[in-house]
Amino acid sequence: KPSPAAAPDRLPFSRITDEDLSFFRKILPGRAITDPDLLESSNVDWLKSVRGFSEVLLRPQTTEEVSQILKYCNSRNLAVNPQGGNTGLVGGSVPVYDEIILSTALMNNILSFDSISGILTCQAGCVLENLSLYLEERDYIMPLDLGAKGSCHIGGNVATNAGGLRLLRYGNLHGTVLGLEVVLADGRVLDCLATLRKDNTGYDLKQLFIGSEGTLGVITAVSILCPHKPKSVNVVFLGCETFEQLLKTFQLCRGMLGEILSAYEFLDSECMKLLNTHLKLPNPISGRHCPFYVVIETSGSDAAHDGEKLHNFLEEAMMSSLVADGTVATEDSKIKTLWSMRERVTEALTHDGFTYKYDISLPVERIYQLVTDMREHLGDRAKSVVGYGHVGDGNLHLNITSPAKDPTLLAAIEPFIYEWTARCHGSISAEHGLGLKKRNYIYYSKSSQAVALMGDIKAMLDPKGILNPYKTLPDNLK
Ligand code: FAD
Ligand code: S2G
Ligand code: ZN
Repeated sequence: KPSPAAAPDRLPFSRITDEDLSFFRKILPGRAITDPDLLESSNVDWLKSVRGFSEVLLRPQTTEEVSQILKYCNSRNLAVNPQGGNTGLVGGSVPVYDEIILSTALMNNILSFDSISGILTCQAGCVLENLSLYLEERDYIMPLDLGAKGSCHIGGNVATNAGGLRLLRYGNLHGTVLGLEVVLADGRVLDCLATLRKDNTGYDLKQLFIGSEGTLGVITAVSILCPHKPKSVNVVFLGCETFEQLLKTFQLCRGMLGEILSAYEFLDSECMKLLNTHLKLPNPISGRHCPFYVVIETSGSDAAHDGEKLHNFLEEAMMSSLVADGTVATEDSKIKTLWSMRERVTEALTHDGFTYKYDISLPVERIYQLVTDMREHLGDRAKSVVGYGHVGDGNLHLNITSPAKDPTLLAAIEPFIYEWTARCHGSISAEHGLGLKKRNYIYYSKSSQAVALMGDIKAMLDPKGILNPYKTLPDNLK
């Protein structure tokens, strides 16, 4: 099995020269940043767990500028780290050494929106929350939503094939993204920016770039199919005594709420403790301590119809004692409060110490077994072991905290967690990607034949390997 994700040796890329800097300053006047203070935040990831040493941050505004940058870097054998909102969690968004950071922050224009089809076309640097606000004014919503919406870019979402809180209802980006414009390593612009729902003319090339984490090309524009804004939204926060009851409640949900079910998320009591302690967020089910909590959202077009279905579901769930207690929200501010109990677990974890993060796909009935096995396996070596995530997607977020970075704890966690996942034929990275941290564990979820073919595709599209080196693919491929 592969070696741990240690920092690999620097590959023989060129180093930046003054000549390079004057080229960048010529094509990007005032937008080729070399001030170390300004570079700092772009060199460190959101978790403050990995740090690069880039000496230049480039902020193009157009596809043409991105093309000129890559053409030049490819000819000079200069490595490039594409960066969106820098909210990635696997060390993919910041350099390992002195790679040039190519930021999409200034590529934030909406190019078109068709209010009949709901198809939005925009530049890659649009912040997800800004797109949501733009669409909601026009009676539409984005098909994805995640806790990082205030900072992440749609280009980064596509590059990581981000899942999030709405995947259960609207599917993933491989289905909702209709077209991409991508600049390849040699500066060629691949225009696959279609706005058709159906187009079966040859290979669907855009799919290659969805989830490619900046290693195959720089996404410069996205066209995406957006759903109508639901007229009626309800959020329910329920407490369950056992995970079996939580799963049975999920089944009951699917049966009784059917097409209006838009999210089914969970967090365990350990998460609730972190929210109470670190963020002072009270348990919405006042005075009720439960081993598990569930956030259920319905999104429909008729409040009376939805309210009746929800009432019948809740009655059945309580009657069959699947659910210990709960609370319902129909108006915006309370809906936001209930959602923040799920969305802010990540933030609460950052206050609990050093966090080892695992984002695992498993058969849905197994997802909490991994948490209880891990707790037993670690004993008192860890400070907290928490489980939360997207039940409907079979996606567990298992996070382990300790007062400080602890190599013996890490050695107890890995490869235990990866072997456990592989035995269930799960994925060692459900939605966050592999980046730097997880790339050497790819073989726990992909055959060596598949990984070899990924290497061939990478070699074809980026022969010099300048795009996000040290990321996604394992180092023994190099
Ligand atoms: P960055 O972090 O800047 O980059 C991520 C990767 O994409 C890097 O490899 C980078 O090189 C590449 N990249 C960025 N932009 C481009 C581009 N234009 N072209 C090519 N490559 C590019 N993720 C989920 O899937 N689901 C969640 O529910 C979720 N919740 C989160 C909650 C919080 C609080 C935080 C901090 C993160 C969460 N994430 C989640 C992880 C992260 O937000 C996503 O991976 C997000 O899609 C990253 O977008 P970004 O713009 O920040 O990309
Ligand atoms: C979520 C966020 C990142 C993490 O909250 O759904 O994807 O693992 C996660 O805390
Ligand atoms: Zn998630």
